[in-house]
Amino acid sequence: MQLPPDESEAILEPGLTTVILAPPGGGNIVPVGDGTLSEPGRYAILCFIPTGIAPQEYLDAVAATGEPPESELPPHFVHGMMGEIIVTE
Ligand SMILES: [Cu+2]
Repeated sequence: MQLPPDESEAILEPGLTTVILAPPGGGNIVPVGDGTLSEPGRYAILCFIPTGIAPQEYLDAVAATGEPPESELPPHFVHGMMGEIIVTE
């Protein structure tokens, strides 16, 4: 996860399946994909919201531009906001 984006993307499987987020206090953030993990396998869940930025401010910027804003701040996942899901048949 410490690799630059072009290097980390090169080692990841192509075709991100889904991203579903829920901000603190409830509600949903528009997911990418339909939320279904239809293929067996190991999935990583990582929060890329930069540490120290108000989550809603970040999400509003994503909603407005369709892209995450540039940030030099470390993402939440470096503080443990990450997990793994194993999908079996
Ligand atoms: Cu987070």
